[in-house]
Amino acid sequence: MNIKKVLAYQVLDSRGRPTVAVTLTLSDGSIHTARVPSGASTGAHEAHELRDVGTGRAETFYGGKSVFSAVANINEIIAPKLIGHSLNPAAIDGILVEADPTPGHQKIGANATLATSLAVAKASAHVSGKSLVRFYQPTGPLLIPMPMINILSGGAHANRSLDIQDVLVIPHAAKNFAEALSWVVAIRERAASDGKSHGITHLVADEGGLGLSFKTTDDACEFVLAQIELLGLSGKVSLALDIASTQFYGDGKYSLTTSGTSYSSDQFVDEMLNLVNTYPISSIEDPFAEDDWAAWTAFTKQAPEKLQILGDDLFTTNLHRLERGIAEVSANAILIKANQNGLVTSTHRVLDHAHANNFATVVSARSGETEDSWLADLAIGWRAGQIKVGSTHGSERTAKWNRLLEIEVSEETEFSKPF
Ligand code: 2PG
Ligand code: MG
Repeated sequence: MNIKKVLAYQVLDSRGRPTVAVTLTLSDGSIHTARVPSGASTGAHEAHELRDVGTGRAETFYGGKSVFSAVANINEIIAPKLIGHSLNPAAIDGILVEADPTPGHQKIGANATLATSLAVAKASAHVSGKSLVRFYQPTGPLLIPMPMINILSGGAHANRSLDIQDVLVIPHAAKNFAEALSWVVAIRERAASDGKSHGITHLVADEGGLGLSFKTTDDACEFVLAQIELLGLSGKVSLALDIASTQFYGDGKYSLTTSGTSYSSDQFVDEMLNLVNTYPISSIEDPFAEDDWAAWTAFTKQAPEKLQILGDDLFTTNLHRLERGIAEVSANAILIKANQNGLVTSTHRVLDHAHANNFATVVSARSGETEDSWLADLAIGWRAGQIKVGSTHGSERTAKWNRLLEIEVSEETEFSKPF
């Protein structure tokens, strides 16, 4: 089976911003579409997301955020190389690298390469007569990932109503994914109404989380823990934090605006240790800035053994940065985001390398998402063990949760228990 047609075009993501879609038509007439997500708290070392600002192609009403250059790169540069080619994801990702060998796909754009790469993965699953999840794991029980789900949002996702980006929950004692999700929906509902009765006005943030204002991270943790306790779920649901600290790091200082405090790197290591030793926190993401490697190592040495120390902006789904993190014992887990990397096969390679070195993996959505649900198939098919999609609100989020629910009832599965 060959590729007959490659068509790229601009669509919208969940923030109403343009993103890239690709539709492949195969020689059997079947059609396969993929759309790429986009981040807000992006790491400096992520693959390059090509937007039109400064390219002469910018669409006025999208304020430079249009992606016509990335779309044109697919239709004019990539498509002619793929038409007539057989479906082989590794070979086609190789063609994409040849077309733009710059690190991070600077020329063509990682949004262009990823959209194409994902459409090829979906089409390849079709050619092999399988779902995307079974394309990656053809036989045996599937591993449904443990979710970490956003309750409170701050940082770049919620107008900085809280300095840190997310307070999430991990329903670690749930018997299956369906039960896990029901617990989190209840926590979120309680948090929304409790916030109201305390006169705290909230906005719904980019990932559907509650943008409640709290002066300190401690206050935010205590608020969510109170909801967990009132539902009788203490000890069954733990916290996860995405500190996203690169966002408030500068000139060697971590500066928190809501409490008006500023910390040196060493002081912030102590501050983060204090936090994880005070509350039932199972996972902490980006406690330190993306290039503050020494702080990461110092923290990992002193942190509780069971704590998951998760690198997002630190690793940016990049093999070389992961290798450095393994060598320097900077963390013990990596967030996996396909659009930080730019290709499906090399994203998969980063995940496998993490597993081979006893790092946990959390496959993650972005704050700007689409209705596509491929993320759920990749998380299960690659046996990631954990997934992060944002909150339980918004169809771009529920598309992934609902796909996990579908797979849980229709396949032989086991529920991952990383905590
Ligand atoms: C993160 C993600 C998702 P963004 O920081 O982990 O929550 O945010 O997509 O904005 O980088
Ligand atoms: Mg993050």
